[in-house]
Amino acid sequence: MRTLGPTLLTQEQKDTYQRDGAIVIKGMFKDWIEPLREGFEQVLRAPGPHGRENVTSGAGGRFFEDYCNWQRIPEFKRWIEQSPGAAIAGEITGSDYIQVFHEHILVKEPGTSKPTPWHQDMPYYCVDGEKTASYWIPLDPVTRDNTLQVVLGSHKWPRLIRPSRWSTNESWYKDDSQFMEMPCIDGGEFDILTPELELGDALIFNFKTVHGAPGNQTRRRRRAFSTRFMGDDVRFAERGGETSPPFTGIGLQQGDAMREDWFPVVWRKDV
Ligand SMILES: O=C(O)CCC(=O)C(=O)O
Repeated sequence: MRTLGPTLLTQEQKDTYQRDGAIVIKGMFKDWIEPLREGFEQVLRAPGPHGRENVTSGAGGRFFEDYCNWQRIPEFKRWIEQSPGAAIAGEITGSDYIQVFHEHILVKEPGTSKPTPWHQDMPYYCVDGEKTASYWIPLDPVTRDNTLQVVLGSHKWPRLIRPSRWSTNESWYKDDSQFMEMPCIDGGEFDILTPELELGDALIFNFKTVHGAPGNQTRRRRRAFSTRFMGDDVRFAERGGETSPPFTGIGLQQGDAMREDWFPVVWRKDV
């Protein structure tokens, strides 16, 4: 576990994250690209039980994702435990400690028309809280044509957005009454960040920040590695159905702290 040495971020970066629910960090993770690519290919060769294709047959391209493999992929485990990622998550969320929730890989092969629909991650998750940080680290350079986009300030919207299945657009849960519908994001009303990212850059966003991405009509693959970190106010949330990831058998009740044997503390603030 890493503790925080000298601060890694400026006050302005921390304030931006609190205000916008997202921030780009440039060049911090260059040395991690090759190991993460190696880990990524290991998952593609041998996906886990959650591996999922999001392009229906005949639609062209491939949009594959998988998650919760970090315990079996040494490169992912090393990134989570030894990179500055968790410390930065601690700093920008203002948390005393950080637990790892899970990691996630996503690949859009060239010629994939399927966009990633606008969504928040939180309503799919079995947690609630304000101090959250998801990394999106491209393992291929991305342009404005195939990058992840975020709606700035959407982490402060009053209710969570109704989650749905990306392949069919059906509702994720049977009972949707606690959620609100996604407003029309592309109508020009919202402030959208569309970052061009080089290798070593990361987009970090709150679990409640609305985000989405176009397909990948470039000639290059678009691989992205993500890690979801939880701060000290994050608690278990019962959503009334199987969440994503499911974490079957977690054995927690509404409001419980997240168990450290499943979600280890990977960073603590120096006292
Ligand atoms: O890479 C993508 O297209 C989507 C990523 C995403 O939704 C996420 O990391 O939460």
